[in-house]
Amino acid sequence: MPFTLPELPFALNALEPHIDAKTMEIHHGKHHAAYVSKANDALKGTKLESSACPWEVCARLAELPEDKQTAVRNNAGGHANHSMFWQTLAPAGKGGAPSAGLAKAIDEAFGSMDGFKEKFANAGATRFGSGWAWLCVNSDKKLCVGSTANQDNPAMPGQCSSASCSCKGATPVLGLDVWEHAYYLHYQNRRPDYIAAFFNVVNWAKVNEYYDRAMS
Ligand code: MN3
Repeated sequence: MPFTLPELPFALNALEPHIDAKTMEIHHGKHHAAYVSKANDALKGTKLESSACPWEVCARLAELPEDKQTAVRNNAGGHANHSMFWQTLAPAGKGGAPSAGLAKAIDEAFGSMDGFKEKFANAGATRFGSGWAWLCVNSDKKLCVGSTANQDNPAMPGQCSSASCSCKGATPVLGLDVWEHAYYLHYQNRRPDYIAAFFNVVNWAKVNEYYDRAMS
């Protein structure tokens, strides 16, 4: 079995009051765990069954038998996205700040940090149904914001739906889960409030790492 459920890098209640412990318990222990086991089931017997990297599996979906592709896309996608998501969260006040390089790139792409937050929040709020909002480094090594449906991610070629630039082949450096399972217990229908609260628990130290890797 290629994939295992990673441990959370913080306690279940560490993100309160912005993300509550019960949501974290179910989100990680039930939803993410289900993506892992279903991805393992779907990959069984395929050429990618020994790949330990869900991002690689997502990028190579087309190499799988057609009848496996949807299940792998949804579940390896879910595993990739959630594994990254947990890493980019930290208790309020503990996540540091964007590096000088990332801060400069944010200013260049969005005018300011507030401009970035507004665009990212809008991408998450306007994603109809379930999906993710993303901050990515595109193929021109510029930052872009977009969103994807379901458990798709920008590493699946052409899946980032940024209106203002092409995120095709983009590398995500920050993602936000806007599925109802990510917020409904605490925020009910108030997705924009959840998105606003998310900015309090971003682990910028980790986003800086992802940004540096994407730029290198
Ligand atoms: Mn989720």
